[in-house]
Amino acid sequence: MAFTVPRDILFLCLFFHSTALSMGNWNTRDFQRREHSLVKPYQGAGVGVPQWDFLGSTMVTNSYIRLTPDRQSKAGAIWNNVQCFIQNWELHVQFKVHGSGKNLFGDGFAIWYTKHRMESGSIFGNSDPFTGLGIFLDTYSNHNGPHNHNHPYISAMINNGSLRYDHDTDGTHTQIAGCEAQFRNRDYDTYVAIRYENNKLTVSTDIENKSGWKECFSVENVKLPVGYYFGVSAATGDLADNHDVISVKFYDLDGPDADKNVPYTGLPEASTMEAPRDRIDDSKGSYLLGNMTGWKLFVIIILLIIGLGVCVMVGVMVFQKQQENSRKRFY
Ligand SMILES: *[C@@H]1O[C@H](CO)[C@@H](O)[C@H](O)[C@H]1NC(C)=O
Ligand SMILES: *[C@@H]1O[C@H](CO)[C@@H](O)[C@H](O)[C@H]1NC(C)=O
Ligand SMILES: [Ca+2]
Repeated sequence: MAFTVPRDILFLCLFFHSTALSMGNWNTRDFQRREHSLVKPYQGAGVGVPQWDFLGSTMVTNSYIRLTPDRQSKAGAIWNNVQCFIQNWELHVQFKVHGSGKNLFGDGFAIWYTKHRMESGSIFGNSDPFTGLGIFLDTYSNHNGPHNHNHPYISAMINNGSLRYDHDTDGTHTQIAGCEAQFRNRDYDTYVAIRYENNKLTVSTDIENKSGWKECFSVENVKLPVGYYFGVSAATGDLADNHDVISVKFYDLDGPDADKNVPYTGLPEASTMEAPRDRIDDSKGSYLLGNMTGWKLFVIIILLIIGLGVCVMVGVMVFQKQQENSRKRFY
């Protein structure tokens, strides 16, 4: 006999499923922009890596891009060669900082969104001064005497081209915010996320093998213009480490109304140097980033199970009804 579920119920079930699924999957791929991303396999058909240029000691292998080896006085960088015209974005960098040094290692690496690219210099291998945003993952404390934080340390600096980075204080006088982060010599994958949305800069880490983001800091009133370049650089000095980049993934957070936004084109600006830590709950937006916190996943799974249950029950009821009807017709 022909068994058909009424259309609207079928539709309801389908709708339910696609909604539940999209809550989980409606993230990454649709919003990822290839032109600003760097993922394996790095080498395209040709010789170089499409959209990325290398500087200094940088070396490409099949599974990582090594900005510096674990040797003294090296500096390397990778630079995206496509200007970014997306106002709101998020960048995920998978990295690995490791080396033989137990107590002595350095200096660290930096992630950039800057006006100029492919310039080498003294800030983790990039030029000083710079114009734009620098996120420093500093493994070595240059500070003589007590610091108010330990290393490794992650901090952010916004520069309109006039400020210099002061190594002797590990940049603390020019940072807008920072946090300690033990990301070195980990046996598992380590990630940092930089989110820039509605003039708010948020840096999060996934360095504890927990598959979830933990906020490092969040700062409001940060102005970054469109048209700059992304890059990652690293340097060693008297102390060394391997500084490896495994992937860079760029996500477009501009909504469907992006065309109505007037993109900012002025100089980089931050209203505070050291902003107070902003601890807002993450209800908004982080699901976009594959940052599926435990309870969200739990709710979605429960919803899916309930949805399936309802569909099965309705199906069985309809089936029984039809059986009854056909029996009635026979007798
Ligand atoms: C650049 O930044 C410095 C320090 O934040 C500030 O004093 C200066 O006025 C800024 N220059 C411009 C042109 O905005
Ligand atoms: C990291 O987490 C994975 C999955 O939970 C586990 O299999 C692995 O052993 C962990 N690695 C370390 C070094 O803790
Ligand atoms: Ca340092």
